[in-house]
Amino acid sequence: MKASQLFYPTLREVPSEAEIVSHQLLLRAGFIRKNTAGVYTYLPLARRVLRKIENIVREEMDKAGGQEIVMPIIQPRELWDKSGRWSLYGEEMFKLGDRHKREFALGPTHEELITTLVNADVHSYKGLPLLLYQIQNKYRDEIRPRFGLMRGREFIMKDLYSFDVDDAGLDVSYQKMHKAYQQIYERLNLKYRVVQADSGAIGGKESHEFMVLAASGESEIVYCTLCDYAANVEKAVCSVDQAVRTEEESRPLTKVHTPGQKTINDIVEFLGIPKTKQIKTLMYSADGELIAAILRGDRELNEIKLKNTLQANELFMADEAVVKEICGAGFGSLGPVGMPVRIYIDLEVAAMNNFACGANEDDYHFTNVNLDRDFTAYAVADLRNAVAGDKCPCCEGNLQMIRGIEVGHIFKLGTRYSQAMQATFLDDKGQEQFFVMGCYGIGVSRTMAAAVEQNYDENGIIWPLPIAPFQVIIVPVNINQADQKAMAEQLYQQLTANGIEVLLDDRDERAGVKFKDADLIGIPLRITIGSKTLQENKVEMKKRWEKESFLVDIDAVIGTVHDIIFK
Ligand code: 9G3
Repeated sequence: MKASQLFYPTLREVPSEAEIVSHQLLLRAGFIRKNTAGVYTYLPLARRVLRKIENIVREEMDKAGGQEIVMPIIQPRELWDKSGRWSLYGEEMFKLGDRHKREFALGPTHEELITTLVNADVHSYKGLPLLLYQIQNKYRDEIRPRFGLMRGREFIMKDLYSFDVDDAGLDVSYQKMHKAYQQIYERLNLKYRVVQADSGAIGGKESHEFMVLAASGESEIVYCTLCDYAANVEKAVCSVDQAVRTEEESRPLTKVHTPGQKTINDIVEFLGIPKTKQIKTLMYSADGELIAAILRGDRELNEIKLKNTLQANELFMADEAVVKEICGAGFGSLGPVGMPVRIYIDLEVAAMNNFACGANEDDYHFTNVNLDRDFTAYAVADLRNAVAGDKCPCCEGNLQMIRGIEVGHIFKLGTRYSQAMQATFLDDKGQEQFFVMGCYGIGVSRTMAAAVEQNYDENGIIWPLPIAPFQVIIVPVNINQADQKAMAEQLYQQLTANGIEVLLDDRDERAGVKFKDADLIGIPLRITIGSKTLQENKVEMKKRWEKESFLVDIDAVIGTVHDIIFK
């Protein structure tokens, strides 16, 4: 491709609406343009990257036994009523109607549609296992579309669904996908980590996320430095460090006047009690019932763990006025002693004694509070977020934290959808059984953005070779010099003939402008042709991820490029 012919409108300025690096660079380098909030056009350079990602995904899905199909984007409401998800997802679905006033949604995912499809055409265990996938645009009306391609309202997803006769079959399909996903991220040349994930929301059992590691990542990952335990912080199991268990004698419960002191920090200052000897009381409404969740003073509540513990469908922070009415005090003065609602305490709190908390009376706290003597817990559970330094739940190691971008997610669904959609087959004994399902997603457009988040410098993108829009860029310093132009053309032809994807910057621009653009769009290998080196039969080569360039004999160019690209 000649740069003079390529549509890649680069921008000098950093677009003001772009909050993260991948969004800024993909806009600036002429890969994407916004059409409306969370909806983007992919320009030629982006299309090339996406196609490469898709092809790697496609090859690995096929290798694992997947068969590609294309399902409609338009889905009728009735299917979603059957699964109960039309009302569950509500506003997050893009809805539309036809001339007969029938209702539809633009597909946010395809469990309902594919379950219906397979149920209609697979009647016997002989047709199983079946793994079907597609690569297609998905639509979700996010409240706050943000971060460019990271959280778009229209995005490209690969979604595969597995249908098996039983749980053992599902285990096999799940393992195949797990392995295929690892191969995909290896081949994409991205640093990634597989982590245990929460699957509660879609009613599954086991679930793993594939995280591309990047400092800007939205997801927090904990991992063990000794064993291979890794989990999304939402899911990470917290054990109680036995070292914190207090051996003190119980002291008498004491009520203290604490005028105006509301926060944990206020009490650290006012009473000199460290956060680790205080507890915090958080009030939630769980399916309409007011409950209290209690954590050590320095800990963060994990709402997903609380929701799972309560087995609640709807969980939100309680209204302060309601709390005041029922408990007798506002948020800053609550505590479990005399609390008239169910109390759920974190595991760690169960190991503490003589701690301080609010007295359910504004401007008063209790000190030397003890579980069982002073209050009763309805349940003890793991409710807090893991933090760096926690003990690993699997071994003697300690947990560390890193950030990542969720680019893949695999779930064991079981019969959640086949039961709802009444999707069955006849087993080898002629018995009717529900399909046992799994679903497996890859955010293709998000993977492109994640690749940028992980691979850039102050000058622009640094594409990993397997997904670069072009592998090589040839930059003649001055296209008006006949010898440079001829050599550029010659190398362009030779490299192209060798199956290498080359962009020739044949524009009549200053060398500085061309170097800047080459860096910005992130082509992995640059070949510069200048008159001085040309007299010695050499060109200059530079790897985008290294500082220094090096000279290569004209005759050795093909071989050198080959070695770098196909090493
Ligand atoms: C919806 C809307 C948003 C959604 C969903 C449904 C997330 C929904 C979870 C999944 C699970 C898997 C297939 C590929 C792998 C992931 N957001 N999820 O189901 F209606 Cl509006 O999509 N789907």
